[in-house]
Amino acid sequence: MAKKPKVIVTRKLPDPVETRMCELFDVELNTSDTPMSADALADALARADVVVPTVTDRLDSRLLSRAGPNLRLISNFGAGVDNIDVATANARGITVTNTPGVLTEDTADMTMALILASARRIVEGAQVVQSGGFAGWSPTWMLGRRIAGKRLGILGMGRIGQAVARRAKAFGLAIHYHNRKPVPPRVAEDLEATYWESLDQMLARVDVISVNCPHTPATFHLLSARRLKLLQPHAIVVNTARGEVIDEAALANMLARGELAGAGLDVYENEPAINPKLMKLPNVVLLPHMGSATVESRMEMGEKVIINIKTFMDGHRPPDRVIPSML
Ligand code: 8YV
Repeated sequence: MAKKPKVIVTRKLPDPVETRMCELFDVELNTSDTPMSADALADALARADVVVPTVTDRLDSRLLSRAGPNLRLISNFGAGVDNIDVATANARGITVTNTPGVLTEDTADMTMALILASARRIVEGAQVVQSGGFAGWSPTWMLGRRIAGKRLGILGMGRIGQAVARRAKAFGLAIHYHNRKPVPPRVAEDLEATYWESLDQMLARVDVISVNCPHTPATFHLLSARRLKLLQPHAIVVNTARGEVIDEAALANMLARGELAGAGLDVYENEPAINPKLMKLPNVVLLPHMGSATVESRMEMGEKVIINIKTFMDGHRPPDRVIPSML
């Protein structure tokens, strides 16, 4: 029997995923789930045939320069690959794969949850009740804003953006989107979606903006201080993609000054750090990067990681190879 490939997994994965990996590969697990230091990561890159990182591991060009001769595959547990310098990896002959598709619906659900939570003050209301402050109903208390009939702007109309659009349409929101290119006519028709080539023009017209694009050099601070100012003061900003797409400090300042109505954020520019200004505001809902945090998503992400490793090691093209030109 051929020697099993050495696979180093950087974080604790669901038990069935780890068990199957142990059956197939020569695996080093991280049972304590402590995030690896840069040195520990470099050591993993130096010793492994395959490394399985997550969003919390930064594999930049400096770290990749310490990769050993055996490292041939980085099989990311996650769809976003902004934690990995894919071009440098490829230049060193290392293939990179990710786990797209299996977390689409759960992330879209979380986006809708944040839209509703922000517009309808759900977290604020729950906190009042849980702190014993509910003194009875009042006609003018805890008023939020209706979402039906409003305009939703989706920034990034890939799998997740379209899944958000399907949900939002059912809630009565009109779908507007900005993307590098328009979606196919059939998709646009089904969603009754309006394409804006100009992000600036779209921002000025929407009531809710949802970030659903990946973080790449081209999308870093796409919602810059200048662009955030184009939003109407009653607008809500929702982000379940990557914090780096929004200038977080500018967003926090505008929310604090009442220049925007609210925000629902699942991701942050310098995770796990969060701009302290944001944490003090009543008009924001802050979640700890849990868009894909369902048992089902995490199991299917693990299954994809295994299939990518197995296919690659069997000499075939892995199904989820990341090509830098796709980013
Ligand atoms: C994952 C995510 O939990 O897949 C992604 O891109 O942002 C998250 O849903 C995380 O990346 C796991 O590495």
